Amino acid sequence: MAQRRFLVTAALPYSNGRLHVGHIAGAYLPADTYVRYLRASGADVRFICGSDDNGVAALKSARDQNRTVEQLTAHYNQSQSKDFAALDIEFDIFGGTHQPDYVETHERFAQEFFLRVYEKGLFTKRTTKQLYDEEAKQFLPDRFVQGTCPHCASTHAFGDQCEDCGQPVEQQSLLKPISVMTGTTPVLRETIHWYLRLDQLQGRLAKWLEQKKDPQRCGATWRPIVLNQSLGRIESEGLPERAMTRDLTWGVPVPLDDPDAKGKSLYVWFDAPIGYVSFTAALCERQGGGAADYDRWWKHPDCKVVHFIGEDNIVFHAITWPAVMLATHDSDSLQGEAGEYQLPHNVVANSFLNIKFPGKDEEKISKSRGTAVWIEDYCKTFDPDPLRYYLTAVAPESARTTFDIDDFIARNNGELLNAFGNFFNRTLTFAHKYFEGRVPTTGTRDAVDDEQLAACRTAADEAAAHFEQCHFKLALSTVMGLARSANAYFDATKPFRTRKTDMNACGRAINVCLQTARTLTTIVAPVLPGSAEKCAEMLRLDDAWRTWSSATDELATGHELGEPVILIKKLDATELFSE
Ligand code: B3M
Ligand code: ZN
Repeated sequence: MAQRRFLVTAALPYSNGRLHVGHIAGAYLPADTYVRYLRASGADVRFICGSDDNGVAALKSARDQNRTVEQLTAHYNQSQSKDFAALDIEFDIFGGTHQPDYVETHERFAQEFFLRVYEKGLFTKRTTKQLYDEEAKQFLPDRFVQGTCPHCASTHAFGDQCEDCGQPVEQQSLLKPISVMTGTTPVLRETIHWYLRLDQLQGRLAKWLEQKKDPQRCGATWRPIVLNQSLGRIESEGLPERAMTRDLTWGVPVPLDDPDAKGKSLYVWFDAPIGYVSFTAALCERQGGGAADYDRWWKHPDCKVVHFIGEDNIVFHAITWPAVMLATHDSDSLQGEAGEYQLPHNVVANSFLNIKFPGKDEEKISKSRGTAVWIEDYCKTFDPDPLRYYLTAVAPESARTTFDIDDFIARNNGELLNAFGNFFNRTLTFAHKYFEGRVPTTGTRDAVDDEQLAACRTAADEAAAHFEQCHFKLALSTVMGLARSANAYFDATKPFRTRKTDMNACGRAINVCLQTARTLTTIVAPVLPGSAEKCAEMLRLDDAWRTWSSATDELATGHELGEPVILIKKLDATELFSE
């Protein structure tokens, strides 16, 4: 069978701030877990990310912090890249849409996309009215204007979206608009922009999304929230044209030979997803394939593109971005013919994470209110795996969930340490103490032994099926189920007793425990890669343990084991989260 190929992306974080646990739970950890699983299953994968440097978000923060936007985005690009590495989130490339090493390639791709859509006649040039700050002498795109939400009356609404209800907002509909630049009330002025004809594309988009309702037909399990916010929206409201240019000089210049395009940039949500493509090209170049090799990943129907994102990015990944790709096609194939950009195989979105500090009420994560756990702070004290474990166990896969500090500590010390860490520890310690650090002989296995080994095979198969469908919570609970059954087996076969009465029975039990530990090592690795490495060392496995198909290979009798080490440490909340 031909090797499966996947291009996996994680949302490009805005390079205007640090990362917190909500970001990690939303897109990056599930994407990394998926990539690790896919690689173990034998697939050829490229994992792409980088910072989203353009647009108003970075400009606004740079202004607030008295830095140039170049300094600001370079700073956060690096700090985010460090945070990811500290959590064992390993991209093949972490670019940046305006970072010196990437900006040239990125602009070229973004401009090519724009021109292609332009030539296809899918932009309308329009004169509109936009809010203008007379004091700052500039238009106020997107987040440069704040006001009261026309949907929910919150005062945390901006010219693109409301922070509280999450609904998109047209800036003219904001109540009591205020310029973020000067605090003055803006006025309406005429300007010219290029609008993407989503109305022309919505028929094909709807047909494409319709297929995604049926996993049999499209080969992927799309989450209901993604379909609701994309197909549901097209069906209920239809798609209005959307401006893809802005009155800004920070960003990708509009590549038109038209005096009206002067001083304008592409809308950040037009160029950001193209970052996935331009970083892939940069990676191909780095790996010696040449930039043109990127079409092997983007324009071949046998490569599956999977986007991991947070809930607030759904519209842009399941409507706008596919629409832009469709707009570049010559064929009317829904997915794209060979040689055309392939629409995503899946768009995997998570909801948000709330936070609960000890003794306080659950609340939303907020940078301004300081209610967040920053990755930088977490990593100063703790290993990545306890966080990876917890964020997978409580992943907001279908609804908002909570990072509860007490629960985090309790689950680490209870579930992870008790079920998983202790099982390895007691098994390895026993083998060293009574079997000279080697795998004991099995003799003839009993029904309980066979059952335990069957449980290993079932767990490996079930976890694989869950990972395939991006059901990470279920995958982890399958793995933990095997760890718990292993402890139950240890308790039931009582090797600590049989070692005095029946050394054969004792060896048989420890053998089966070691085989179970062998399976656990492989199947826990996508979620807990650091711990899996330690397990592999303790069991002295050769590199084959990294492949999923090896998960139930048996360790030979007499195989020499490594020394037991502490897998999971007991944690204390006061080390980090006391205020
Ligand atoms: N930077 C939004 C965000 O971080 C945006 C994602 C871009 S993905 C192409 O939520
Ligand atoms: Zn609102």
